[in-house]
Amino acid sequence: MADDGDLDLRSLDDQELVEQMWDDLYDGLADEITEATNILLERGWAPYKILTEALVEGMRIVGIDFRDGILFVPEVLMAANSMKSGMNILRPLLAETGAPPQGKMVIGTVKGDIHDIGKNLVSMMMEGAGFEVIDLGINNPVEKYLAALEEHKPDILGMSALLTTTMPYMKVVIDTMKEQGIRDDYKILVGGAPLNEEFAREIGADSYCRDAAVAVETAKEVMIRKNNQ
Ligand code: B1M
Repeated sequence: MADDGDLDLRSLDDQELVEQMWDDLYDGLADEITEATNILLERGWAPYKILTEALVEGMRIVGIDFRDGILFVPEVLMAANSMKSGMNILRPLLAETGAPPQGKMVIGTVKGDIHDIGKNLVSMMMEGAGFEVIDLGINNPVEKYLAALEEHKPDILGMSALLTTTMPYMKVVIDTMKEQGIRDDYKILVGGAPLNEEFAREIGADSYCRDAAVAVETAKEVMIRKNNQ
C-alpha cells in the first residue's frame, strides 16, 4: 500500500483522495481517515456518499485480504478503528436530516460475535431516517434482547451477525420470543454479510436486510403498515 508519510491530502483530487482513503483504511491510519473525511465534506460530498464510496468500499478491500490470509486480526482491527473515526464524523450529520419521527428499534449483534461496524452503520442510517435506535452493542445473549424489548417496547428488533457460526443464534432469540408468546409483538429484521433471504425465512425473521439502506426502507415499510392497521 502507498507510503503516505508526508502526503498532503488536500493536494489530491476527489478520486485520488478516495483511493488514498482505501489505502489509509487498509493501513489503519485513523488520523488520515479523519482528515480525508473532513476534506470530502468541505468539498460538498454528501455524508452517505463518503460512507459508501470511501469507507465501506475501503473495508470491502480489507475483507478480501483478510479472507486470503494477507491481513490478520490486529491489522483488521486497526482498519476497523480507522473506519470508525470516519463514521464518528458522519454520524451526527446523518442523524441531522430533519426526517420526521418514525418508530423505535432495538438492535444488537448476537452472542459470540463482536463485529459491529455494519450494525453501527444501520443504526446511523436509521437515526438519520427518524428512528429512535437503542443499540445493545455486541455479543448479546437472548436475555439481553428480551430485557431491552421489555424495557423499550420498540416496533422493530434488529439483529446482526457476521459469522456463519453465530448467525444461528438469531433463531435462538426468535424461538425464545415464540416460547414467551411475544414474537408477533415485534417485526424482526436481520442482517449481516453471511445471511440471505432464505436464512431469514428459515429462522422465522420478518425480513433480511442486505445493507443499511435496505434496512431503512424495510423499517419504513413496517411503520407504514403498522400505522395503517
Ligand atoms: Co471478522 N470476519 N473475524 N473481524 N471480519 C469476517 C466477517 C470474515 C467474512 C472475514 C473473511 O474471512 N473474509 C470472516 C467470517 C467467515 C465466516 O464466518 N464464514 C471473519 C472472521 C473469520 C473473524 C474471526 C473469527 C477471525 C479470527 O479471530 N481468526 C474473528 C471473530 C471475532 C468474533 O466476532 N467472535 C473476527 C474478528 C474481526 C475483527 C475484530 C478484527 C474486525 C471487527 C471489528 C469491528 O467490527 N469492530 C473484523 C472485520 C472488520 C471483518 C471484515 C473484514 C469486515 C466486516 C465489516 O465491518 N464490514 C469481514 C469481512 C467481510 O465482511 N467481507 C470479516 C463492513 C460493514 C459495513 O459491512 O458488516 O456486512 P457488514 O454490514 C452491512 C450489511 O451486512 C448489513 O448492513 C451493513 C451496512 O450496509 N447489516 C445489517 C449488517 N448487520 C445488519 C443488521 C441489520 C440490517 C442490516 O439489522 C436490521
